[in-house]
Amino acid sequence: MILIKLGGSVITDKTQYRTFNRDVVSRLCGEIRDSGANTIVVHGAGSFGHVLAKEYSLQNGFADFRQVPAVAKVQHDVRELNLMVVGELLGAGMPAVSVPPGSCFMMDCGKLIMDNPEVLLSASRLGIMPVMFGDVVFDRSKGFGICSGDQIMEVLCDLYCPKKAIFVSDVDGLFDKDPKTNPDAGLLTEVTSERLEKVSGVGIADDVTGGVRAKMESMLRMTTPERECVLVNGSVPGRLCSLLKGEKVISTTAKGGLR
Ligand code: IP8
Repeated sequence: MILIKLGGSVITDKTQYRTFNRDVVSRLCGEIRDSGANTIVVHGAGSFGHVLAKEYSLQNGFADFRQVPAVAKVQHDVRELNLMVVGELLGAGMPAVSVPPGSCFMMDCGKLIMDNPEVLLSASRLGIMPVMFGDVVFDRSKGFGICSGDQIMEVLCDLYCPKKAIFVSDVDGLFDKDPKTNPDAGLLTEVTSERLEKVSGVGIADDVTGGVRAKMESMLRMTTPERECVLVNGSVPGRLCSLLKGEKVISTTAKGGLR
């Protein structure tokens, strides 16, 4: 089985509140189907989650009651996004169901805790794809917290032991410098903990869940001697499909665990 996270940067326009990239998602769902791979899809929140979460500092947990309507609104918005993603998977012929993270998880001090794996396992045993997403989840110590799609990927790696985990983004992979400001930046085809330490320009957090460095660290944590984690550009047609078929594509592969 292969675990795929469709990042918020590909499935939404992150600069425009609540803007769904339907054409891209529809194409990516077609690529997943055409690859013939056994997959489970998780997705990020993009502009359906990060805009309000940032405005109301939801990532730090409960601070005052002015945040409460924003908690409810973000939960509402990311569910709408999730139903659109599930709709595209169904349209591509894959039986997919929406599973809000709060139905299986709690948080404690920002750490995701698997409360009830039965929902997920019951769906996947029947060949139904449970589709989870970045969301606001209740936290035992902080009231609530942001549960990112990357955290969900880590928990699902423990539950399903996939042979590969793929992160679909809108960039070709990790660069040795920030490619937006350095035209000579080079793509790293492989990343280890040691290599990540030396990379500059990846510490910029453009959203409430930490940006590229947090993503790479999360990817490294998911690797095992048997499992690679790959960051691939989903904006380029065909790349995800080729990767799922085991072909070599432009991407960054995380290896060797996080030290
Ligand atoms: O887009 C964040 O999930 P991500 C979830 O996977 C919210 O980082 C609600 C901002």
